[in-house]
Amino acid sequence: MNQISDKDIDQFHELGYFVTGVVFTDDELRPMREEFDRVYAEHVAAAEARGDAAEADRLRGQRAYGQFHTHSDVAAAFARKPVYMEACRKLIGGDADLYYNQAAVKPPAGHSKTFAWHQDSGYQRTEPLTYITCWTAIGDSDLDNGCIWIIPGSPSWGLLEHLPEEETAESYGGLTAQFSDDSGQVPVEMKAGQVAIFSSLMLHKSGPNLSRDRARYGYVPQYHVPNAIAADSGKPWGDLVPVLRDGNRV
Ligand SMILES: O=C(O)CCC(=O)C(=O)O
Repeated sequence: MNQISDKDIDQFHELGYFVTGVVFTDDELRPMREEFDRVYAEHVAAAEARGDAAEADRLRGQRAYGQFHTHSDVAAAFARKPVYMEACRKLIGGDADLYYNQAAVKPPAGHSKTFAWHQDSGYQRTEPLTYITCWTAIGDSDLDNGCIWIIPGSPSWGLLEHLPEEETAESYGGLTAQFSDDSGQVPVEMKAGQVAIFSSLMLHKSGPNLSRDRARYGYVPQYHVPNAIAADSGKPWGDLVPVLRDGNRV
């Protein structure tokens, strides 16, 4: 059953993104939330067991766990869900690899920060350049708990310069895209089970989690052509996990 329409694909080519309807049931989402909680709790507990209270506190507000398929078999299976495979077939082709995947949680209660404007391609230039990001709301994601924001159409601006910024009390450190006009920005509020699918050239950021007790759970798998390489080193780059060959899930 198709979960992505021709209209969605047209919008992707015009504006660089589309948002699906609710494509996951709560029975599919709950095990992912439990995995997020487990991985976060295990890392915090390990730091506490080492007597490192400062690190335990930092880990409570950890922005993300990357290569999440290596932390969780549930996530490894989730990254092959039909909506992602359909997106790969329609936007990449019959052969695709999982390029990177993260559990991106914004914990509530004082641990949350903003994440600055960037393009995913700004973190590592690859060849070929563009790939797709599937930002998935594992729970409701809204203005109150730190949803992502995008600038529709910004992929047509090409790859922008990115400069490093230090982490502060309000903002996670990282690479920040250098541009001046963010007047076209829109929040992407999603119900649990929706997916925002966008180009790796899409300018996006996320706000702070202002809620008292609602963690923001995002699962962010990205897909690329097989054997993508880092443009600077020429070496294979990313998770390099085959998920689709000849149009079939592997
Ligand atoms: O989930 C977020 O808050 C932003 C994550 C993001 O944009 C990224 O990791 O590229």
